[in-house]
Amino acid sequence: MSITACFSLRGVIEGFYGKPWSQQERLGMIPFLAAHRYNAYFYSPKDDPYLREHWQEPHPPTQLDHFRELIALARENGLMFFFCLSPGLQLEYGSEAHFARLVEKYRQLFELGCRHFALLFDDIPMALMHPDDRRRFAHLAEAQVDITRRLWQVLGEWMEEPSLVICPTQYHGLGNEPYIVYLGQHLPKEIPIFWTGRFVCSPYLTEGDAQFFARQTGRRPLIWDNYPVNDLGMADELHIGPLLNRDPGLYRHVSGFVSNVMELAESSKIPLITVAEYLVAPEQYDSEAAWRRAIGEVIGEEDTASFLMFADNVRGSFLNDREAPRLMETLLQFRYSFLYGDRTEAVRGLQHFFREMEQNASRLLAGMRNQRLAREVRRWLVKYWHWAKVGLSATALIEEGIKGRTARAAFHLLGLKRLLKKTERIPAKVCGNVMKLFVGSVLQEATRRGYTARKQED
Ligand code: LOG
Repeated sequence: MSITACFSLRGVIEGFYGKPWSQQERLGMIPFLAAHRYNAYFYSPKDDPYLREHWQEPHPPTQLDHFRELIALARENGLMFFFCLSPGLQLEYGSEAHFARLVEKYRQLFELGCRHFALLFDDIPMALMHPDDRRRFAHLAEAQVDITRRLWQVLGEWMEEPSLVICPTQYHGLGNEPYIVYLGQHLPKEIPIFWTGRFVCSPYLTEGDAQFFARQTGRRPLIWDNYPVNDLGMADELHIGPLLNRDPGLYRHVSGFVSNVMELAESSKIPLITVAEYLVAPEQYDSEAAWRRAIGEVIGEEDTASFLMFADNVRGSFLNDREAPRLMETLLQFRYSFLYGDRTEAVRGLQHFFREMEQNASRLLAGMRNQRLAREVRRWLVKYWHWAKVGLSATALIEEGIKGRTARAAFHLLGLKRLLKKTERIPAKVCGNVMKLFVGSVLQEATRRGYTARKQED
């Protein structure tokens, strides 16, 4: 018998900027989510033109067929399928014609069996943009409350228990900002309000902050967690590390928890498994153990050890400022032994480490059982391989240096500089700043010793 999950609404939102998931990916994702005890999926890719940019246009027939298939599959799997519209870019809140279009869009999905809806007002101006709206409403919050209440009423005519969620325009902060307080005071209490925490990407989500938000808005927030999403400025980060820094008792003060995912569907599964463990039993959540289980499940046993070794170098994100911890520890130990112990031994140890790293990168690049994942993470693996090469080159330089072979050291110095430039041109973020700092100090020392000036001798 399975325990009751602590968070009552446990969801995933396809809410990123970038290429939306394919139908195939969604069909695979729904049973995966159900197997991990999620109970909600929010359809909201920012770049589906029919949701946002051209929200007034009806969905094409093939897309409707896809929705029908997804809604049915979600139902079979015990998942609520939320259809989310983002009309805020051109919406005239007071226009009857716009309201009619909005209702029509939701009705299309209702006809296909959808029973859960969301109205998203994120990433639009805080000001009313249409002159008519400015005449009619005092501010944006009033206009949004008005249209949401009207939509709520329509949904109430279609369903006994309508289900509607709102994403406010100011969706992060403390909850005491005048805009959100107004929304909280004037929206029906049954309508949950999305909140991403203090920030768009919140390093922490605490019980205290959620309680404060609830007091200010008159309802418990519905968490929209911007992890593992890696869109826009985060696109070069691979967010496959475990969920961190969400209070174990958060579930007592929120109405649910929804994770925004990466465009990389297969890779998203790794952090999503850790999120699921947190949502079901947050007080027992062990991020490291959950992460290992997640990697084991998504990668397959034969590649797990290799992949873990690589994945340790892509842990850096707004959740985690401990980048590449194993590499960092190795370099700290190397420095210590080099300065206070046996230099030759120290260099040999480092060489061994980078050789292993290079072999590991080559092995993973040559093929993994999970081919979809291999394709998604390839550019990070390539960068990882390059950093291994840089590490080997820097080690060779140090070795020649301590042997006093300055011409050879100079040769390696040139090679290292070339390799470093090439590596840094690859935008994928791997090893955080750890390798860069290490190589920086090696280069500084080599320059100080004047290796560049004497490259012809030996
Ligand atoms: C968007 C979201 C995007 C995320 C991360 C919300 C409520 N909206 O700043 O679609 O994926 O940030 O870039 C957002 O978070 N706006």
